[in-house]
Amino acid sequence: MSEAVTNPVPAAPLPDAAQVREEMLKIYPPKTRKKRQKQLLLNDPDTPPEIAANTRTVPGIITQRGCTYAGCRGVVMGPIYDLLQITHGPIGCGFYAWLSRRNLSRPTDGRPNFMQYSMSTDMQEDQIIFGGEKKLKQAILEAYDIFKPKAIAILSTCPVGLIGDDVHAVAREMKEKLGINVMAFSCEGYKGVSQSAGHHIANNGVFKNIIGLDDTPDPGEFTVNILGEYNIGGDAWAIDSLLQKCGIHVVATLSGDVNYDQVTRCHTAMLNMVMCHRSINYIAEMMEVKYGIPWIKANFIGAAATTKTLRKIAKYFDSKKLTDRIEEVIAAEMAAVRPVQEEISSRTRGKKAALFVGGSRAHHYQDLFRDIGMEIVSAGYEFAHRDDYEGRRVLPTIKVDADSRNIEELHVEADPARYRPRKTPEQIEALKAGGFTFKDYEGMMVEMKRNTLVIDDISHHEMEQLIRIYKPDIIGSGIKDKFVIEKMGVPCKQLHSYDYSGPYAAYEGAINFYREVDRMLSSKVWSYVVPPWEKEPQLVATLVHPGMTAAAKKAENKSFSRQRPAAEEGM
Ligand code: CFM
Repeated sequence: MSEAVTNPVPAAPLPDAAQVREEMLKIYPPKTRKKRQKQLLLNDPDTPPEIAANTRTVPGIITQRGCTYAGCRGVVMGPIYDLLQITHGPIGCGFYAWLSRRNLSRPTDGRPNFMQYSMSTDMQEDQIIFGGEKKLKQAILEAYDIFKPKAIAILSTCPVGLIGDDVHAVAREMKEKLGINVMAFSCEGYKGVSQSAGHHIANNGVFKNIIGLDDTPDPGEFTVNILGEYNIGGDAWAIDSLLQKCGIHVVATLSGDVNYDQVTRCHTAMLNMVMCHRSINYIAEMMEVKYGIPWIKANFIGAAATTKTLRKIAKYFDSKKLTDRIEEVIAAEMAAVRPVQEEISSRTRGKKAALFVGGSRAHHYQDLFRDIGMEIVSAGYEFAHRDDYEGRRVLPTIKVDADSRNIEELHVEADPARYRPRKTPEQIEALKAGGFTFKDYEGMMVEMKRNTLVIDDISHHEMEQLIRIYKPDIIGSGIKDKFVIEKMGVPCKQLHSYDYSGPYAAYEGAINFYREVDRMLSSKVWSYVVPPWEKEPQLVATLVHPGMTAAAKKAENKSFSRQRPAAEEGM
């Protein structure tokens, strides 16, 4: 760790964001430019400009996005650890669902942990040509014989939809035959423009097939579900233990270290708290309509954000006992957090961060950087929708395009027997009159500075320009660009798996994060990095057609030269 710098040199003014934007866009051919310029905006926190989000990535652009199957199988379904999940498709997709992330689980009461397995039907040419339903049934029977699970989920990959296997019919047949819950998800990778479509498909499936199967009430006095929390690096555990200290009981965390039974009875909770709005707002909405559980936006990433969220819970339950307890917990936790913040801010204040992550973290992690005085020079999501940028107020104005129409919208009604409003209309009015807001996600842009560059689905080219011009001190991003960023001499904090660190949620996690950022910013190693392209010869491709004239060859070779700087050549 470096020596403390008590008076850091005042930061130089940031380059003009409009020029940076132009620099990023100028390389693109007109059609691509026209599309990308709607996804690269200068922020206005008062009236966030309309961003073109949740649209197809231009082919050829190197995106950080994943596929629909990844969003369904890997993100939302994967962490339900004792739900046996079979990937129906070629083995590659199944392999990537095998413990490839850090959402941790600690099974209780002797339950099995299927997250340590990768189950797949391993489709071969035969099944692609003659159909894969038979092999899928065999796989389900085999898995049942070995593991005797409570429930089985079938997750479809691209070829399944292309050849037309009816996975839902197979699920119905197997459900009847085995007498357990068997459900299927048509989450083929191509179903949407990103993993976001997979979240929606998973939400629909969990809502239709699991939530509400067991009405046993939870014994807790103040009960909540945490929705959109995936226990990466133990975040859900940090949140759970904080809430326990306050006397709040989590019925289920969807989906982080959660078992099937917890999901079956999560409709008994008093409140739904939404962490990642992008991936799970559908379930929150549907549970409100069907069971009468209100939802609020929560954020346990960052100490200030955690305090705000805890106070919001206190307001909701409106119990003196709970409020006093929450205030005691906040005071005790902040007594540990403050000295670390102060010590670390002396080195990090004014340093610059940029964040390009998923559909919620690029927003939430801004709070953690701000806690230690850092500035966000640019941020964007990979696959979020307009409401995650501009706030839910724009929902009625979002155009539903053909890609979104692909995903089923469930028609939900109040359950005649189990709809139970958690608050009376008078209580709701009183809360609202006191400034309390339900379903209140305001999005990322209102919290970012004016004229900060907001970039949706950032490309590698734009990332390179961003680093070259802004010279951020750290970038929070993902594995697809991590090593490019580091080769350019900038530390990159991987915010999908945390690079096997964490937890970063709640107060305990905030301290971990401050220390990690401090360590990364203080390390000298980045200044020693010489990227390979600066010391090794460049690859030069030569394209030759038979019968080409010498002049044509020369012209062709020139246009295919990979010599840098390509951008300046107007490629
Ligand atoms: Fe929600 Fe996520 Fe995220 Fe996400 Fe993801 Fe993830 Fe993410 Mo990686 S559900 S949107 S699809 S918080 S896997 S646990 S880290 S991109 S910001």
